[in-house]
Amino acid sequence: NGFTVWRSFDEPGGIRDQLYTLARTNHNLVKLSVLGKTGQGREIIALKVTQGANGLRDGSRPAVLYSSTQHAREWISTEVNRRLLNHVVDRFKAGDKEMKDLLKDTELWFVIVANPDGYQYSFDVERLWRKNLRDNDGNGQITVGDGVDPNRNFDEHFNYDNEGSSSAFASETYRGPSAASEPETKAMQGLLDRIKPKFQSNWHSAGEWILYPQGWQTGSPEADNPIYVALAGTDAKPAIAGFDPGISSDELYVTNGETTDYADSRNGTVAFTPELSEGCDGCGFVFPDDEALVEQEFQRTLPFSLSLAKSAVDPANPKSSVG
Ligand code: 0X9
Ligand code: ZN
Repeated sequence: NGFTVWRSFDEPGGIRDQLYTLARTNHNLVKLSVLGKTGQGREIIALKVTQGANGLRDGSRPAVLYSSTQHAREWISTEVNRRLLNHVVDRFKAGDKEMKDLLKDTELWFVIVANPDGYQYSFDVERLWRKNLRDNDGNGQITVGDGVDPNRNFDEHFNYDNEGSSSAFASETYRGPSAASEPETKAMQGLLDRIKPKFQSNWHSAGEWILYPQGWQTGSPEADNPIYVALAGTDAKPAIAGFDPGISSDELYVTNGETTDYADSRNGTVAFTPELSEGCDGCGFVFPDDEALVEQEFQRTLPFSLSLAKSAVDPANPKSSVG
């Protein structure tokens, strides 16, 4: 496809193929489920990684969900999460003791491309596409005014106070006609409700934050939840080097209908939105196609990612990666 690092969803050897191959070649460690289909018929795929994956009921062990690519153009989120998945599987297969113990007691879930239509469109048509591909005006083609923001469509304070999302089709934060109207939202909500993860990391970009609920309300009660602070760290000692941890509505801006608000409020999931780096000054959503930079971004998130996995069996006593 002309890129060193980036792979689309549909292309041969692309993300969809990779997920199927990983599940097929790691039977009973990696189980693939199709959570739903998008407007254009693409599969929304989740992988469960745990010892004996195929024989066990989903959610029978404490679960952690790593999700990415709700926003089509945030390719670094896809890649960091994909590398985390491969890291976990490779270390297990290499006989790493810590990983074997972890995957005996814990289920690690991965939704690498939460918005596959939008992601594919960002390769094929418009690099800076953000939303899904709902045909808002129903004219049979995708144009600039189409798409719903998947991170404004969740059934939690949906459209609250008309602040933090938009009713306008063309807005980048168009919330959709109703809560969970979108197949991408139904898929993610369904998974969250089914496995009730102890933790979620919903990777986005770009801006070097570790955000947490509530997004709809500034100064929200979660400020005092010591588990969030223990795992995200503080400005002086963040869990991801160079990132600012904090409540999403204070740190960045107010949203409603957001994924992590849903996860936290519905199921008590301790749910983070890490906003990954731009990769260079002014790169914005276009992280450089540079293997070394991408690997560096992955490596610096790894201790935080693993701290969530290690904390799942006893969330009240989080195994922080921060000293
Ligand atoms: O707006 C979003 O959905 C996220 N930022 S992005 O640039 N990746 O689109 C941030 C959501 C975090 N929540 C709040 N800021 N309330
Ligand atoms: Zn985003």
